[in-house]
Amino acid sequence: MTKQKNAILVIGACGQLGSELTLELRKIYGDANVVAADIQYPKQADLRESGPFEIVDVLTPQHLTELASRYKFKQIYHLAAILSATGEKNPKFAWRLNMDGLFNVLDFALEQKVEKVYWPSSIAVFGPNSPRQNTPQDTIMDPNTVYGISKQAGERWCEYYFNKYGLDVRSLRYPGLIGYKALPGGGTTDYAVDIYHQALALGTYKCFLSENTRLPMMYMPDALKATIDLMHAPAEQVKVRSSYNLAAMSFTPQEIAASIQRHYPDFTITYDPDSRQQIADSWPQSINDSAARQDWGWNPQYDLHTMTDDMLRHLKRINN
Ligand code: AKB
Repeated sequence: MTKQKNAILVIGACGQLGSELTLELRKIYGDANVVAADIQYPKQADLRESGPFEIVDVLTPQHLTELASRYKFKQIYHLAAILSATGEKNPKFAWRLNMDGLFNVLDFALEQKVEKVYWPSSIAVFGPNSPRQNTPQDTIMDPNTVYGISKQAGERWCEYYFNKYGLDVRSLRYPGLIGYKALPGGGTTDYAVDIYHQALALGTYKCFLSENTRLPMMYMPDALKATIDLMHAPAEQVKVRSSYNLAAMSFTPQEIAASIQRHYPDFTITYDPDSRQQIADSWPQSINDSAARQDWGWNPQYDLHTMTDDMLRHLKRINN
């Protein structure tokens, strides 16, 4: 059988980031060259119809080896993970999926001589004793969620595979990601997506974080641009081989509600903090991303109001 050469694999392609990143990569590399993979078939028609899809469970290495009989991959984006809030419900499984999944992909990439691997980290690598304002690239890290611990350990392993085996792994510490195309699943920052949907559907939102909980956030177009820019940067410019701090904006539930009220003055918000409050309270409020800016020219485009304007415009269009 002849293998399809120069293919790109996106694992976790049906998720919030994966479903948008896959489409962006297809625009750049051609639809047929970007293989979307997940444990379930995509619900999103554009993802399903625009290019190849494969069922892959990262905990089953044979799924990856089977793909290697049909494709020669030059890049892998490994996005499959259990996020912060869901991770706390089943910590052992979250650890297994996040860590064993990463090892299976890193080993597969080495074996198949894949040129570059992308793996997302998160602001969850920081913890209660990390500086909360302008959190530096290198600082105290004492994450206290299983998700944060797995991301911190994953960063160490990515750097290890780079130093020890020369695998070109690249990574970003995403803040909360906000987009209109897909819903996030099981994170602490999910409220900042949900609030837009509920504002349009109900005119009111009950927030699971308290009104003054400030967290770093980013609009999806910026997250896609950062990911693609990092992967396109010449290897010598990628000086951080654990994971880069990345920032765009920080806001509280009260501030995002006020941003929505510029469009819908009658929109109301109430607060009913749950267990996710404790997670949010252990995370930074703002991030210093000067290393990403210096090394490969990171520069975000969206702030809270420009994001709100764009989110509401798109969601209104989709709902009509
Ligand atoms: C989460 O809330 O768990 C994620 C993250 C910040 O990594 N969105």
